[in-house]
Amino acid sequence: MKTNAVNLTEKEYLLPGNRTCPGCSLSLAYRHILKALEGQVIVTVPASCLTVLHGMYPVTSVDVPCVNTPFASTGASATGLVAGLKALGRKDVTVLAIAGDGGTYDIGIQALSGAAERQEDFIFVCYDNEGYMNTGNQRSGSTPLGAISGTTPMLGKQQNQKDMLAIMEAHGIPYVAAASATHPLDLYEKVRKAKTIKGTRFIHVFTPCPPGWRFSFGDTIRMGELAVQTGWIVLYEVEDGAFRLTSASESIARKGSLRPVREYLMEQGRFNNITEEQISELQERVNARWKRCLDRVTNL
Ligand SMILES: Cc1ncc(C[n+]2csc(CCOP(=O)(O)OP(=O)(O)O)c2C)c(N)n1
Ligand code: SF4
Repeated sequence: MKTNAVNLTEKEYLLPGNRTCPGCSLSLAYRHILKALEGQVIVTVPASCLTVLHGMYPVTSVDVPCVNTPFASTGASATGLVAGLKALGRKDVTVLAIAGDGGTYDIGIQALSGAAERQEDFIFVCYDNEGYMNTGNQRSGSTPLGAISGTTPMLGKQQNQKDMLAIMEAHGIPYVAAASATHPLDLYEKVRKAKTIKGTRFIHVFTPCPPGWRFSFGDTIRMGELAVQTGWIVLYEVEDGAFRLTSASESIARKGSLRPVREYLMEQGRFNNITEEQISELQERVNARWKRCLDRVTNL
């Protein structure tokens, strides 16, 4: 049965009131991820906006157990939790490792890659706000070409994003998915599916960030929708090698076409200094990825 607002898990595990910025899509994503796991979860999280969301002892905004792990160690920490649960004979609890793009693409990549290569049995979610946002928006391996950040303040970043989804798929893990906080039912379904699969499962969640990307707090959902409509991100899943487009990306492939990526870029102050050449380069990258997706899709 397709998930809709009525058949979502009712119980909330992200409690009202947390310390994220107004309009933060991470809250929205995390709310649906925890609902999908129905509380049967141990979370491990490195320093990030998510630790800010969790709160500082003795208060917290979440109703699930959580380990705060050193920045580089999320994959190793999850490995240890899985081993501990196995020793206790607990098959009912999912280990969820969840880190920002800095904690995944850059500093956390070796522990994650090692765990994936060993086929450790956990879900790793990378929520991607395309920068080290908690410490003031330094550029990461996921910050796009042309984007102004704390460490690329004038010209914007001069390199393209690392393709973390392709890197994780190359590990031969059983489930890789691309989701967006702004498409929560699609995200929810992907986490529900990941929960039923054994081995390392990787879910990338696009999380628009109003202060870091410089758009107004009320435009978060619109920014995620534009990202999908322009092909800046593609919603898909790869299960045992079979590639499926999902949600709005599937609809565009069936009966539509992508909008120009310029429409997405021009909505965000971080791209104020982007050049025409960079816009063309980004458009070409988007076109090439969309073609690769259409070439391998199995559900159209
Ligand atoms: C080893 C180490 N280096 C640096 C820091 C400082 N630090 C804390 S959070 C953070 C940014 C995390 O960025 P990301 O993983 O992208 O998550 P986000 O803040 O964007 O949610 C940094 C650099 C740290 N806690 N530990
Ligand atoms: S900086 Fe961005 S990701 Fe972090 S809490 Fe604020 S809106 Fe959310």
